[in-house]
Amino acid sequence: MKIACLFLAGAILCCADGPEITKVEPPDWVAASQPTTLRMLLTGSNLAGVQVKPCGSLPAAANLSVSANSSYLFFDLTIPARVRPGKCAIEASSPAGRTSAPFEIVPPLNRQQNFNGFSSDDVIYLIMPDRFANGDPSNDDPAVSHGLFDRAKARYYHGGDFAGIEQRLPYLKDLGVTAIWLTPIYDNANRLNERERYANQAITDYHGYGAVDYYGVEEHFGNLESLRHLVSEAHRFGIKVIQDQVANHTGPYHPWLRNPPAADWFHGTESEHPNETWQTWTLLDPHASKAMLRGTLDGWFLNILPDLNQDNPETARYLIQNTMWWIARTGIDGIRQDTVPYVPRAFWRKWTNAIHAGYPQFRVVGEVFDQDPSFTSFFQGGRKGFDEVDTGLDSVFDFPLYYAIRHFFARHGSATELSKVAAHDSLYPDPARLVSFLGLHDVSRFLNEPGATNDDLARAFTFLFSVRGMPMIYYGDEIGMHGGDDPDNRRDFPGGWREDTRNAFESNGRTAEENKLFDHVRHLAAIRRHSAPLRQGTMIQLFCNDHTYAFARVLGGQRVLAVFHDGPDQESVRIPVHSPGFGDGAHLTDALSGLPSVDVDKGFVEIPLPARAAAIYQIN
Ligand SMILES: [Ca+2]
Ligand SMILES: [Ca+2]
Ligand SMILES: [Ca+2]
Repeated sequence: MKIACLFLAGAILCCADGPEITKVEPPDWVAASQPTTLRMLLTGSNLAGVQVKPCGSLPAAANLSVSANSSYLFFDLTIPARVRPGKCAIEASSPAGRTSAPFEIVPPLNRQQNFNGFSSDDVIYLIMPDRFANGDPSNDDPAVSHGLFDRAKARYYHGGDFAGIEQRLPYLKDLGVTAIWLTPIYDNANRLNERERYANQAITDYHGYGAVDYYGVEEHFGNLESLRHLVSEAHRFGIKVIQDQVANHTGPYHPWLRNPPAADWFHGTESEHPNETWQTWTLLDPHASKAMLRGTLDGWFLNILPDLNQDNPETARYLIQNTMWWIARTGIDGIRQDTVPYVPRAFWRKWTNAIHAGYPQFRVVGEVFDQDPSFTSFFQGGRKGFDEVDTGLDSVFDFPLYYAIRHFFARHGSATELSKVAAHDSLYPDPARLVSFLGLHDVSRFLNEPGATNDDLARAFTFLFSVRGMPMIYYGDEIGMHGGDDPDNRRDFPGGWREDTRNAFESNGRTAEENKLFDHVRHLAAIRRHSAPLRQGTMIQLFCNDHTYAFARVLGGQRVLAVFHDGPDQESVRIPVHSPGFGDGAHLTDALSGLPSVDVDKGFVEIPLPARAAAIYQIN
């Protein structure tokens, strides 16, 4: 409008003071059967004193609130029930001028095909979009963010994208995957990140955890339309989609850092803020003072990631509305929420209440990166904590079990660690909803544990697919990819790029060792798919010593026996199987065909376990 104003009036007075709008958040909203009141945020300049006229027939704007420097304007916009989809404009006017910005009411997505959550019936697969498959070389080095692409550099963009994931849906389906978790796809900085360094070099935000626009899609991966297309294609393959969201902090280059929508939008400013203290135990300490908690709740990660203030109602509302927008606009089925402990629990309650009210089947898993189940369990919803807050989080990742899996299967430590973790399930409102895993993008790969072999990894997978919870595979672990600490654990999947010398997405591009592991994981997924007890059954611990561990999964009249042995020698083990209901004379066969069949005799099975063995016994 500034330019038009210039032509019409030619007066500096007019143009310097007229309102400008550079951003509308949310940029659109879905039509719904219920009226919805949005809290709109306009970004621009000279917004003080403006009148806002929403689109066409929409009701008048209410509760206007402008930031001290006139560059942000909040207002309520009510979308009536069953409003007709279409484009329109939001007009802002003041005596100094007027301007407008586009807004749109869009049609809703189909409820049956979308928003379906995830459960222990699913097999989750974690993908870093930049590192999985490059389906569209035209977005490898976009003009807007030129120079961040270099496959030779571990912390630069490598070219993976939504189109690549979409092309590999048949591979995932064949493996037995039913849900994919994508690391964040928010728009990240279009420039080198000079505030973090690796090997003394500036790096990029290829990982997605540095949002600069909560309503934007990273251009290296695609755009909103290609994301929507990926979700819809995944659903066609019977694969759900879990989005990674980050409500604790923005990236170091978010424009809010230098110009926040409110003075207390963040906990402090770029030059004056608390550094993260990592004293997470204080969060479940009834004796901790508020001042002591603040270092953990308000601190800036790495001293550079701007920590959002969810106690500001405008900030909280912005974040919740943003989550609802992503769900409604893309059709995703679940959310993985980053760094859950570092945000006030009362915010999670509001956030999960909004999600579950709008989408009852939708599921959320929170990252609570801690070895102690008394800490991780504190954040799963379903009951109030000592602070009277029920977070409402459906699930948390089972980091305690991850550590025990590595301890036993990779480092050949004691099996009692596995049994102890399962024993602490009494702390969780619902242990069946834990997401279990043996690796992910923040820890070194299983095979990088000293001495760990492909056979060790195979046994760990057998455990993962038979234990309670929701199994998750980190991309590439199914073919035994190697990689040390971040970023080495995020290598490109071989064959995801046209120029790759081999294609491990196809069996003839995999080595014999890789095929053996891949076939094993695919077999496990099939066994689990056809076994209700493995997916949903009660877990009954039966036997444990340093070398050997056995448990049953029981559902209705069906039962399965899982046995793990890590001794270097053959050992015959007598396992009591009466309590899970294996009757005398029952003939048990290993679904993996590795161990001999056994019969139940006087309430026991005696299994001659070879060195380093795993079995899933079913009644035959
Ligand atoms: Ca690409
Ligand atoms: Ca970007
Ligand atoms: Ca925080």
